[in-house]
Amino acid sequence: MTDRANTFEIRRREVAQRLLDENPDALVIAGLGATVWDLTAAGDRHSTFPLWGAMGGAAAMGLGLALAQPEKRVIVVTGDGEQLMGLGALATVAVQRPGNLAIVVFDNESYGETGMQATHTAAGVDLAGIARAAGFPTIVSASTNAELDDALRTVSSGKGPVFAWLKVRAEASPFALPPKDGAWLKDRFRRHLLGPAAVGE
Ligand SMILES: Cc1ncc(C[n+]2csc(CCOP(=O)(O)OP(=O)(O)O)c2C)c(N)n1
Ligand SMILES: [Mg+2]
Repeated sequence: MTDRANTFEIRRREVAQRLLDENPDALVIAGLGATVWDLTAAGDRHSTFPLWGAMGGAAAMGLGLALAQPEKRVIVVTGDGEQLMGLGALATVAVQRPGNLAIVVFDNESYGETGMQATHTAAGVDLAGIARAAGFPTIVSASTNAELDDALRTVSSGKGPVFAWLKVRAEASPFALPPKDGAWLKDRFRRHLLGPAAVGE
């Protein structure tokens, strides 16, 4: 972790809470580790699918869901490390251009979950620039609370695909773990979305 990331104003738990409160009908994919705990602390909803440990897969999973459910807003909430591992997916998202997808990166410039090692964003890698170069039509960044309202409004209703790059304070928050069984979580999500027949009930 860098000293500066310690001082970022935006608090990730508050953003997670706002994302769920302001988008009650959205389908949410939570990236691995801390973003999963953030969204669980904000309310373990059946419409959230937490990835737990599948690093690099969050944007791609959000893309598939957004294409399959074009009437729903799909919001991916993930970390900088997770997104850095899945950069190729940003190009595919931009090419597929799902209007209902928003990707929100909580960038604490660290691999928080594994001990706060600095990621490449600490060295200046510009995730919004990468999204822009890939062809995302809508990109927002926030590093202060004053910039957050606009960014979150765009996540909720901006023309997708939206890429939102939020610099969040590098801090450890109390654990809030969702259920651990991946197959059970998958069925819970499918039941919520498609009804009991989708899971053989
Ligand atoms: C393929 C793979 N490599 C490594 C890990 C271990 N791992 C779990 S969380 C994490 C750090 C994630 O960092 P980031 O996405 O920035 O989330 P943060 O905890 O900082 O919010 C790592 C490396 C993993 N789950 N999968
Ligand atoms: Mg991180």
